[in-house]
Amino acid sequence: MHVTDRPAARVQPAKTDRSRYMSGAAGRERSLSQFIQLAEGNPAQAKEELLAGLSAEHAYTSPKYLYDALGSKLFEAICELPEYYPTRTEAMIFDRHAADIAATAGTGSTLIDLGAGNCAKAARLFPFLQPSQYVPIDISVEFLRDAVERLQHQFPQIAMAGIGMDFSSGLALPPAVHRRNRLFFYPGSSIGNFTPEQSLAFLKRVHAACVHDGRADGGILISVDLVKETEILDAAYDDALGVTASFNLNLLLHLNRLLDTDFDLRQWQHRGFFNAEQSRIEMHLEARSPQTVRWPSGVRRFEAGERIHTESSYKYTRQNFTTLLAQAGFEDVTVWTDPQEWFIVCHARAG
Ligand code: AVJ
Repeated sequence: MHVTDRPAARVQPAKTDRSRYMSGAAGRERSLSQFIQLAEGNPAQAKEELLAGLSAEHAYTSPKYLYDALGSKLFEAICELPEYYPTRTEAMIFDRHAADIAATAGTGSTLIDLGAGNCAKAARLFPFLQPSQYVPIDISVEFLRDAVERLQHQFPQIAMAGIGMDFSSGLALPPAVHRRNRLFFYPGSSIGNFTPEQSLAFLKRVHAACVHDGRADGGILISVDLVKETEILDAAYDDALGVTASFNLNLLLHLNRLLDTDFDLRQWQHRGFFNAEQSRIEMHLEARSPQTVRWPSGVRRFEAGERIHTESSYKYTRQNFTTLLAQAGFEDVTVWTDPQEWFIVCHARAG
């Protein structure tokens, strides 16, 4: 890649917290964390892409639009639901096997947290993984700031660099990220939002980002949700309380704000189900009645029962996911799972 292709980086010093200066330990406790925001995408272009998806014969939107401020809170609520097993199953695997995971992945790595958010999952592993540098990445550096500053004070021995970037399109990391012994952390079965083809391409980019001075070191620590009985999968994405339905419908509130569309939420209903042929959960919004949706530059007619595809969440078998890691160039795959084998956490070496 040409250096000039890289988005411009803006390096900012950590925000200072006045309360720390009043604690009597001024200076000594100054945060060492760095924050870097890489160029954000072009909002006009993003709107055009969204409108093109809404206007397509089979209307669709990217799942990233589910996560406005309210959507992010609704997702947190989903994680508390009895039907939504992935979050608590993964937490149980990390809890039970943290020492073994660290023995396999090694300590002292450059821990790169993809989609870090509140950094909580990685932070629970710090005492085991003991990274030399922690690099949380999220779409906006503002999502990271508070969590990173808190963590920096709890773990002053770990260098921290929060990065705002959209890593789904590329992994050109700024020079502040150490090259040695990178451990990419991609929990939550977030990779499920990519198609298997996109996942392979993404994992290849992660592998390439582990190469320096002509050789690969480090690896990846990644979780993925497994194929299981359809009833369990269906319930996890169409819960009795209707939180997932609200999460999905909230997309229309977000679109109304973003695009100035006039979606009437009462005319739409949530659909969430497992598509076994494609091995994926599909979420759709389905029109309850024939209707026209308008925005400043266009309209879209929806017949009753017509759908907008809002998310796919691919489910793997243990075998086909470890094969995918191998196809991407990773070696020595180690797998940890729960007693029911509903979910796996994998470590694989880059070289
Ligand atoms: C954040 C993509 C892992 O697919 O399980 C949860 C999102 N959507 N319920 C998932 C989600 C509906 C979640 N991921």
